[in-house]
Amino acid sequence: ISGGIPDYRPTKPSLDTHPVPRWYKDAKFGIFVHWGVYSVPAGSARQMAAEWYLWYQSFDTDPTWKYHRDTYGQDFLYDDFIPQFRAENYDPDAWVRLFEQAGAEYFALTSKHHDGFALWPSQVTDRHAGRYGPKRDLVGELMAAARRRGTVRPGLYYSLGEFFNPALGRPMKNAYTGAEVPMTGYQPVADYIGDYELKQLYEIIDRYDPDLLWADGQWFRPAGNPPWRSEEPLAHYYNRAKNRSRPKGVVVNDRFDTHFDYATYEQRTNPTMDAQKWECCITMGYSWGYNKFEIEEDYKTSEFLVHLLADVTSKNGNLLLNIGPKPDGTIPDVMQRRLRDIGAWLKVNGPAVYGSTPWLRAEEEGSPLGIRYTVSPGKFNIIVLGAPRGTLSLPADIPHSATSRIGLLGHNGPLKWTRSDGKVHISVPETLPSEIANTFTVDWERR
Ligand code: FUL
Repeated sequence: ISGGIPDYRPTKPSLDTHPVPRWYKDAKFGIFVHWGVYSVPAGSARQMAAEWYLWYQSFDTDPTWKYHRDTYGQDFLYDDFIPQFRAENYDPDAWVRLFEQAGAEYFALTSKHHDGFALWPSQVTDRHAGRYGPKRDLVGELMAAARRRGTVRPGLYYSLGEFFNPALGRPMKNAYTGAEVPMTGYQPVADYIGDYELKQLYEIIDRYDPDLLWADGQWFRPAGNPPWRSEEPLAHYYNRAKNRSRPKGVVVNDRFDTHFDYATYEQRTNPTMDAQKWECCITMGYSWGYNKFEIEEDYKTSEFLVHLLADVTSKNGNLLLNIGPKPDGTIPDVMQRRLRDIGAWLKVNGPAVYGSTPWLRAEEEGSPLGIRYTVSPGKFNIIVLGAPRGTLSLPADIPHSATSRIGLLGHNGPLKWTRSDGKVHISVPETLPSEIANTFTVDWERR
């Protein structure tokens, strides 16, 4: 018990009383990191989710099956990629600095993806990066770097289920001969959920104290479909955060198969403003894990991503934008450039994004350029998705009074404006702060 608030109990109704922390509502922008053994083969074709390599390779109906045989030979197993996952150029401080430059407020790193290879030295299995591959605590180093700098909140992704694991009832097999093959680091357990999955979750919570937990892979259930029992680690997670000497807000997504703080929109966005907090997670290219076959044209432009961030923000969402580092720990240039572009835009337009709340309407129809609205302390924000020229006309129901001062972020001094024909007409300066998106502000305090 802290501050008179009783502990959370491991039941959905009790967990459902957990409030979404303020920092998460305010953050708007986070970085997703998919990194693991799958970063070594790095895909089999352009339009392919590289982190699913092991799965695709297992079915002779999938092109990856043939690709793997032709490229590596039929006796080369997925786990034979592990020694090439070395993280030799991994610089966690540089990662965090890059996230800062992007203007991100949090990140989520894949502590373990569906291939079951943990990036921290787990006690419950030897299948981890402390023992094999990099022989380092990749998770711990990034969490420590984030805490040292204190600028970006650290979060962890964790896949509840796995593609293959004898304890799940799906042993690893050679995709071409069908022979059962050893799973690197596997130590037999009786109960996948109780003896392995839950224990790993407790480990990452207690060892790394993440500010965010992003569950996934809940559909890879053990035989017999037992419940995941996520209520137990979630109550523990919430109580731990609440009962610290300095309590902090933590947050979880909706793939624990029980209570959640926010809804996940994967590779799509929520078209409507929603009172329920939500998060759009999206790849820059097609793949989450590094895919070496992707070319620049496969990547969303910085302009698209800035517009998406404005759109998501106007509708009460957050954007979790993915990067896929290479096996040596370097972050491909094509991704770094986009992150820095977004950061440059946020440096000027951040006041309309961070800490903002939606207005009554998220967007304006019928304007030549897209328009998104947000509200921040003392300001009504009009984010124009592009570079308007001449006069910007908006419906006169937008918040303003006859004496309102209207400005433009990144531009000095007030703008001229008039009201006529049921519209507010704003004179747009000749030189605009951005070609991508511009934020006009009306001095206004929400009552
Ligand atoms: C999905 C996973 O299967 C993908 O590999 C990726 O991790 C994405 C964020 O969630 O459901």
